[in-house]
Amino acid sequence: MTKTETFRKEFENHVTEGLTAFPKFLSSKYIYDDRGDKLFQDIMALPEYYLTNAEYNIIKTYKSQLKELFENDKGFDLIELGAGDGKKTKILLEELVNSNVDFTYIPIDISQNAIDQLTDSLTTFLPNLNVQGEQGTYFKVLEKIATYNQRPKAIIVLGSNIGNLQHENAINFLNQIQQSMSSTDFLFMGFDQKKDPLTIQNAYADKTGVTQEFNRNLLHRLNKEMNANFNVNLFEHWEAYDPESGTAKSYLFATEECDVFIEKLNLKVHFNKWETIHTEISQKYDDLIVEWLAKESGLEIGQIFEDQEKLFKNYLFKK
Ligand code: AVJ
Repeated sequence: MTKTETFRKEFENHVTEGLTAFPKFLSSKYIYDDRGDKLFQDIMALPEYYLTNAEYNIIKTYKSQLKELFENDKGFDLIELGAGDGKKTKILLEELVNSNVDFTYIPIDISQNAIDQLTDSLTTFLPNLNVQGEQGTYFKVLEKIATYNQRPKAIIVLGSNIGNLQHENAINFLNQIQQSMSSTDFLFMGFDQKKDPLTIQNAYADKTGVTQEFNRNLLHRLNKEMNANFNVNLFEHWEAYDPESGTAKSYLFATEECDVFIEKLNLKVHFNKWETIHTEISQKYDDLIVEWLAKESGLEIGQIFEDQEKLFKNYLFKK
């Protein structure tokens, strides 16, 4: 089976499982086709979505300290998991290139399109940068990283992407990264922090409805790719942040009773009025939780970086 066929099969099995379950669910990882990528770019530009600016602020403030940490006589590989558009990474890359640090930037993303666009824009922005993009899923990519043993590496994961994983899966993910690291390697990762619950609630329920469109993109994809007949407008976005667990949960709920047929899966799905599909979690953290995640996955926290408004933190881990 080709990569695309494997992905397709997984996606189809997931939809069958999620829409026949009670309560219904679909995974946020399937939001990201080209349209989903664009909608996420729009989210990052929302005034309510403080995460991007906060992490940008951290990288800007600490770029020269990070350069000194990562710089190495043998040179190093800067490996970014889930690179996206690289807006924040560019600040660090610029600092490294301008200081003539010997390194290769290896952005990794599931979307080949994202890799190509990022590589193009970097070639213009920093002609002296060594870029070697790789397309792939986290799992495959981590296997591959384990074979990059020639040079020390700094692995970076920005945007609090880990927040889409429940703790058990986050530990699994961190543990896989840990296993691909040697004792001189670094992991630099963003974790959105617990804060005023209303700030978090608003970040995931913007007034202009961009997040609603982003969430609904799951249904658009089922219509487009599996010949489903969702009336997408009957489904509205709901966000619930629980300040006790630190989990923000996204849902779509049906505003009318309706039946949907997904031709590709030969599957009929019934929705009662107000019935939900749980689509995403965005976990929020504090130092205690991150210390626990680190310990469970064989990592140690070396340093903690925080933005001026105290909204977000990046942790530097060592093995
Ligand atoms: C890309 C997973 C970091 O959870 O904050 C933004 C995705 N979902 N608004 C997040 C998202 C709704 C985002 N991450």
